[in-house]
Amino acid sequence: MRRIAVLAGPVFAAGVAMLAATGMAAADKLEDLKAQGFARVAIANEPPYTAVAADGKVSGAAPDVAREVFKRLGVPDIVASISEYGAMIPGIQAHRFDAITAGLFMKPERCSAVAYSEPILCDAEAFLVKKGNPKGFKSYEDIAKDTTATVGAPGGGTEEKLALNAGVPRERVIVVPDGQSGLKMLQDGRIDVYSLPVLSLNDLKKKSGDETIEVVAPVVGAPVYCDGTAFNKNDTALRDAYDAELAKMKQSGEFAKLIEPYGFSAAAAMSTSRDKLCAAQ
Ligand code: 6CS
Repeated sequence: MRRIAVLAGPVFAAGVAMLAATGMAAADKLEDLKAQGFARVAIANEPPYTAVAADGKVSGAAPDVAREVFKRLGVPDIVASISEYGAMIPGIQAHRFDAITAGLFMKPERCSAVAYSEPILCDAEAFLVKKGNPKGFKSYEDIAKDTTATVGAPGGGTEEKLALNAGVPRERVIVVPDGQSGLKMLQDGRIDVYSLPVLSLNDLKKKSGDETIEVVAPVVGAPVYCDGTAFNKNDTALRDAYDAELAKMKQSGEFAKLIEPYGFSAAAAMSTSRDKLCAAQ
């Protein structure tokens, strides 16, 4: 009986009020965004996932999908901020963004930190190396075994984690802020490999026009990942509304029309699910 008395006391009432407030705030998040007139999204500027043109125009498969879904939800536009991958989740948790639309791959540790939509962009991992792949790198383990080899990867990104987990010592995993920096570091011989998803490196190599480098893909032993749009953990009502519109676009073929010109496969995203991708391996 005593336990019930404690539960019914002022502490319990405050807890209920807080939960209600959180719940109500989350449910009103979509209304807030409609009133705001835009959703603040985090991107990385890594084509074809995300791109910012010289005039500031934001494109890329992830923002294009988000812009269309938000429009259908009554939020007219998106406003993007460029962020390092490793800063995106802390940013959404601190409410600096309303959504992450950057190709942030779903992995169990991320799934516990944010509320992901259903899958959107899927891709394998790749290496950018000197022409002929002189050190014969096919996996992150190969890089680990070569005691002088260095690999560049985004800070807080999947490729950094894969290299470290494969046994590449911290001092040989070089944090690279963006694609152009990674390309230059490889060309100058400051890193032996630059690792990003396949479509990102194909885009970078093609635009570089440099025939002294090549893409090795897929990285042996690395999974195919898929991203989703990521929301604050408390914004599940917004995430669910987003998923409902995304599902309609997948069914109508509009989803494929948006992402396939960028090289992504709609079938790949539709063949899996958030539950599968977030399940601990
Ligand atoms: O989700 C990630 O961590 C990775 N996603 C992309 C699209 N590029 C690199 C990054 O490490």
